[in-house]
Amino acid sequence: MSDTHIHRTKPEWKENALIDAQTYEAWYQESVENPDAFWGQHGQRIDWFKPFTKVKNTSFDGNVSIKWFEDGELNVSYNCLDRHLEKRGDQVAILWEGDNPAEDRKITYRELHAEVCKLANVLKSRGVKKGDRVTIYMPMIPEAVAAMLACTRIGAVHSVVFGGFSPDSLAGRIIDCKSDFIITADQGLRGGRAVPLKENADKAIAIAEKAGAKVKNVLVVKRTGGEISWADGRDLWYHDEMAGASAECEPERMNAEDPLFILYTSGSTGSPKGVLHTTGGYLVFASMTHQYVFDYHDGDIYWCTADVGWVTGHSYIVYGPLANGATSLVFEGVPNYPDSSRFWQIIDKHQVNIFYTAPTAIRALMGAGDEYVTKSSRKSLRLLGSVGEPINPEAWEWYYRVVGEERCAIVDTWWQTETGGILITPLPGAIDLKPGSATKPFFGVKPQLVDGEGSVIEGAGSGNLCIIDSWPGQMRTVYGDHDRFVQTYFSTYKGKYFTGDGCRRDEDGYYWITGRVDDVLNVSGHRMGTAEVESALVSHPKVSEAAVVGYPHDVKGQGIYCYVTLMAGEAPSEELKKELVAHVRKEIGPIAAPDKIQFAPGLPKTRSGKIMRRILRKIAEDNYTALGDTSTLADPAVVNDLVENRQNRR
Ligand code: 6R9
Repeated sequence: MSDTHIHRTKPEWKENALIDAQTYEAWYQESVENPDAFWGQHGQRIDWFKPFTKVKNTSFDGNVSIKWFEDGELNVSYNCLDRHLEKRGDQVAILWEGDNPAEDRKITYRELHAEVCKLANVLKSRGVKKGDRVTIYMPMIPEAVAAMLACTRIGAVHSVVFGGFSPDSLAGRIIDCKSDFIITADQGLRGGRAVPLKENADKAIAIAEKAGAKVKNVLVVKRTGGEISWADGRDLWYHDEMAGASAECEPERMNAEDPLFILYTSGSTGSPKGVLHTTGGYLVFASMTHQYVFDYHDGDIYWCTADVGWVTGHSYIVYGPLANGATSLVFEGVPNYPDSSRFWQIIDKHQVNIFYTAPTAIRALMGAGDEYVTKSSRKSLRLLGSVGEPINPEAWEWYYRVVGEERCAIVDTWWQTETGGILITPLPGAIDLKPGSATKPFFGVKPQLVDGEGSVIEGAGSGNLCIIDSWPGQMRTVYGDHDRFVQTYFSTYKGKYFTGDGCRRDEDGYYWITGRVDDVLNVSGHRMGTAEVESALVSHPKVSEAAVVGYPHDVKGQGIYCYVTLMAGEAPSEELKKELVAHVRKEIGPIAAPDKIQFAPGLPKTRSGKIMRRILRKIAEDNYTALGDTSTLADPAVVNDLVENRQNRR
């Protein structure tokens, strides 16, 4: 990249910054050369009931074992609440903005502490114990944050399931982690429309119980007052249970390596994996990255637009900010309701200083027109962030110029559900920016690029992105399936964590993430396995076979392109396409709705029967002049048919 693409660190960004360029270099060197000393020191940023004496005990070889601060004891809710009470009990912890612009709430640290203690007592009184799994299926309301923290208070392990997932997806997650307690709401509210959460939960429980699961209780927050059905004895109203609960609850002493939460995420094969994070290392890493990446200063108003159903919501709405005593804005709604100025209106209304969102939202709002932005002030903004997928330079420049008025640095933060926190990112006072690059590794992170054969690429070049040593926020295992953990992440390149992403490193040592190199799609920043969409499609009685690939999409980043072979005797039709789209929405959820469906009498396969996705991707991308070698196909003629009937309008 030439210098013209560099945005040099502005003097204003350096002035008050927590980390300058020299500090970044010095700390980074120490963090990778002497991780025990470095993390031993930074591990002190949180409060320990029993201090750790060991820091790092990790191995990426053989059976893979990752332990940080292993003899320390702590409690996450204590760190996010109790320890702030003396100094900032009356400071707002959760600044809630409703879907309806007329609704908002301010919850102080003292109030949140009381709510969490009461809810923890409710859970205990209903038999939830340390180590039990609690499923949280909630809208973006303060009670969702309270539910997460209440679990951590008593040592229960939460599994938050995004409210946009279908009953089937929810059921799969309840079954996998054997969760018998669910916290939900009657309905959610998004863009003026009700989301039937309780109804979905009822359906999910019926599916799970057919498979042998048993759900003891469903705790229901009344959000809209909409009509719902009720199972006496099983279902409990949140407000009823809370009314009699005590606001005092001793935080459970947890070992640093006790499980904190499970979060399901898509991979290239099989059903979503339960990513397991543990207590001590995760909290150190989430809070430290939150402070330094967002250059967070006491008193800043901080807003991350993610949903708590994703890892970004866990680390950068809840745990990182609250561990740091921040004011964290929680938004119930969507960027374009009531209109496309909503984000900027909220920024002005609450005087937001730090704003963290996703490229898909930036591109959608860019498409809506500058007037929506420029009619707001945004003078409070100091820093902008991006996460979820590669940000194209055009969107980056628009975000920088129009939203931030060239006053705000942009931190393009690369990380994953598995990494627990941000791994590659600029630090705003220390690292010059290049639009489209996540720039440099965070402290303690050792990236490496390797080629298909596993040879290490030195200096400038492209390859598959691995991380060669552990950091405290790393996932510890796949819940209930450690072999799958080792297989998925440490077997492609022995002794290295393989991220699944492709990446380029330029002459300045900057990292440019190019996207997934496996069969994982990234649709509007949501991760989805092509295998999951395929299995949803083939579960339809008229479908015999399906192959799913991604293709470039202006707003979503990637769209979902499905090749579908019908059962003998079934006729292709526009009606059937609609039926299949509806079927996938029902099976997985609206985020997985196919963008394009092409009926294919045959799929390109090797003689051994393997579907050649490379060819399907090229056709979906409209790039059929570059199909490459098709001579190894069992039946090369199917390719001609696919090209002729390419589905390009819907
Ligand atoms: C935090 C989160 C992880 C995948 C990851 C990569 C993509 C995330 C990115 C990015 C380029 C960034 N990704 N941030 N790609 N630049 N700044 O999104 O977690 O849902 O697990 O997705 O998202 O492909 O592998 P998750």
